[in-house]
Amino acid sequence: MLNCDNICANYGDDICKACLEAAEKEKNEDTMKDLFEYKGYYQDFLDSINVDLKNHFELADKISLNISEDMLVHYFNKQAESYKKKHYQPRPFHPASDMLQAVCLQEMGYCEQNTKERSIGLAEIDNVGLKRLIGNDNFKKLGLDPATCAVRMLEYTPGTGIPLHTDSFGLFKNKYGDDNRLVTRYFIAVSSWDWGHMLQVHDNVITHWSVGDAYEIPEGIFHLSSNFGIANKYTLTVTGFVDE
Ligand SMILES: O=C(O)CCC(=O)C(=O)O
Repeated sequence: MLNCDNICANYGDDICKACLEAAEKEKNEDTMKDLFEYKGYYQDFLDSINVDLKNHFELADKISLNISEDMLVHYFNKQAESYKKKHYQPRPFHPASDMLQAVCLQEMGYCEQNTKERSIGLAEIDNVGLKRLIGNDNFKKLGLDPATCAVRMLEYTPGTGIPLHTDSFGLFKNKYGDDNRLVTRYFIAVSSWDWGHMLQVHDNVITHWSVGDAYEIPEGIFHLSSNFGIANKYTLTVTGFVDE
């Protein structure tokens, strides 16, 4: 910037104007730089929806299901009809708030390599196959009706995971109806817990699970899940209407 004290004092108003313009230009350049370097976009989003991650969220009691790791992992690897391979990214069919979360996460460095996931269950034949392997008794324990549940099985390989997010259950609601019924999701451990496997539901960090342990992730609750260990992590997610 031109130095006002030295120049304007000697040369009057014209120089002052040039000086002000130079200062304004410098400010705009700083603002542009800040926009690209600012790291608080996700926190601003949380503030805008009044979510305080420092508050305590009381997790519902764990439900223990009786499932077979071997049968489910065998089905996943050998018998599944179709896999979906995806990673965490903004998608045009997601509600605006999900898009914003995903954009903020991308900006922080989450990308295809560290969020890639392989899953089954979107194809009806695999949804039915997974429900058969889970069995009606386990659905009863969860308080969910298998006829109106969406089941997916997920594989996270070492070095991958799904960052802090909420789910809007769009695919589920498209299929089973979007009325006033409360929708919820369970995370069910399929593979035994291993180093680096972690689920966090708001401020509850969950590790050391046993096969069949089910944790509820209610709609709108922020959560994440990661595998920074050395063995694949397999889980089921079961989404359904509460009290059906
Ligand atoms: O199963 C997992 O590890 C993650 C599940 C999850 O984050 C979700 O279903 O939204």
